[in-house]
Amino acid sequence: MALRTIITAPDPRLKVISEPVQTVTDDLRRLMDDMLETMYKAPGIGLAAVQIGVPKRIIVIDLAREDETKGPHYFINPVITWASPERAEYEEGCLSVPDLYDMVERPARIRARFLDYHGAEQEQEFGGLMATCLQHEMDHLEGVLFIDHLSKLKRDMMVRKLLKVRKASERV
Ligand code: GNR
Ligand code: NI
Repeated sequence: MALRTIITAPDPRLKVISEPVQTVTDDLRRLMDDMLETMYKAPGIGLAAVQIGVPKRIIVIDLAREDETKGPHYFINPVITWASPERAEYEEGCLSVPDLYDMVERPARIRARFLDYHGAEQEQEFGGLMATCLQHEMDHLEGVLFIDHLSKLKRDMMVRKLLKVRKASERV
């Protein structure tokens, strides 16, 4: 397994629409292993392949805390087949938007169809943080970040902060 570099906003590579996966191969499973290792190290609870510069429709999620047994979930070519009319608000963060957080409202429950680690078709219903996280990751597949759900004023403020931090790190 190998650690990959997570791309941070603003970056045109995060705006790319990811391509569907044709077949789930060993190479693809190696990529998912790398994504999981990169996500655990960050640490984060989810990661889309496009965040490491691979624009394929692949997501890994693990909601387990650091002291809990790992419980990785893999989603390839996910599609939302149902979303609850009822909505839920969570404070979201993103590994591509480091150290910035804000409230985002999304459907509270969703059903999703996807391929798993072995390439088998699955359809499952999710609620709570899992529903929020999967929708956040599926946004990445469309080139959308959580800050795109905020007002232009808040988004512009966050992008300015990200650029300021980037410039400061380039100065050393
Ligand atoms: O680690 C993450 N935490 C998180 C918290 C609330 C809602 C979504 C997330 S996903 C994020 C990791 C990430 O950036 N995935 O794309
Ligand atoms: Ni994210």
